[in-house]
Amino acid sequence: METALDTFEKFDPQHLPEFEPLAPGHRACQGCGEVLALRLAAKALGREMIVVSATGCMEIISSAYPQTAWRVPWLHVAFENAAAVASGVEAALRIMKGKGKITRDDIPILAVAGDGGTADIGLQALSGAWERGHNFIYLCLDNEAYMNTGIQRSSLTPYGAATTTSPPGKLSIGEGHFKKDLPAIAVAHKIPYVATVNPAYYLDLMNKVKKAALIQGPAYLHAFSPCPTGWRHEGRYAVKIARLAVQTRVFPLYEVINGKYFLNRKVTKPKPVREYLKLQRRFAHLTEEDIEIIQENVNNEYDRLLRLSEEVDLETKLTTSFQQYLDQLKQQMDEAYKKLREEFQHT
Ligand SMILES: Cc1ncc(C[n+]2csc(CCOP(=O)(O)OP(=O)(O)O)c2C)c(N)n1
Ligand code: SF4
Repeated sequence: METALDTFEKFDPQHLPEFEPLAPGHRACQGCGEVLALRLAAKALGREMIVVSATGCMEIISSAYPQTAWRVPWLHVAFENAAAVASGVEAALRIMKGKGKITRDDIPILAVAGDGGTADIGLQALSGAWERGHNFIYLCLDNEAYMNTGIQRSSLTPYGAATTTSPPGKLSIGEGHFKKDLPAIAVAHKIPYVATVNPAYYLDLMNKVKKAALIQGPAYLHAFSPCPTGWRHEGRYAVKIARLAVQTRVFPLYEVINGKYFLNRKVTKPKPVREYLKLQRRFAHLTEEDIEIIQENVNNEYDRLLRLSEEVDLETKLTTSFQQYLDQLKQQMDEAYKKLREEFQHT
């Protein structure tokens, strides 16, 4: 059966949409990678959409009453319930369509929250929405801490990072846990679309948002979001750091479509993780041994992803070669039949 993804048309980089649902003039810090990811995601969806935004940096910087940077319908919701409210919006649109009050059923709903709002306090609402199968896009803007309330650690803060609640010292390396694997938690809910995105790879990001809008059912996008304020790096390095995260394999770009993993960018010659860490003062206290531990974890996680996506490659290869075999067989049979018919006509 043909799905929306079979006829998917990528954005043409020469003709990107001009409309900016998130207008310039918001109050994000200089060089904020989070607002860049959000702006690109919104641009991919266009004028006709509804945004549901949990408390967090992106709400604070875009909606200081009586002003707003949003040019589309936008709801501010509590820290914990972006997914619950987006579920309600989706159900309301469905019912209005059923009653004939609206005709369209393709209005995208974009729920947005930070890593704190997603991985910690909003996780139950999100899990419920995924279980019920609501048709909306959830975008986690992962700046790896609770930034707008003062850089407290979250369950997505990386191992070794200094935050105000994970300060390094004689007895502490800083954050002592590795990041919770939220895309894997999304995949475990068996939702149709999960992907990682990064504002340094803007076309990949916009195309994944476009795909997420086409797919019926829940879609989860996990956005790498550099934060100069919390990561203690110069604003001008946000995109460089975002790119380094992919080049060092710290943040691989992949999609999981109906449970199948596709590694979008295979990094065959990775740069050492040290290069990514050294531009950020939140990692300045780490020793060579600490960096080695992080490097080892990055290697293991990447190998795991590679294995998962290679299973898909192998399956594709097998089905492709089987298909080729069937095609050849059909061609041989057609030829034999043609020959038989010709011989029969001559007798
Ligand atoms: C139930 C509840 N607890 C705490 C807060 C205070 N609070 C508001 S935003 C926030 C942190 C948001 O962090 P995150 O979701 O990671 O977004 P960021 O600001 O980093 O983009 C906190 C703790 C709140 N609003 N509601
Ligand atoms: S604190 Fe970080 S995420 Fe928040 S607006 Fe500033 S740079 Fe962006």
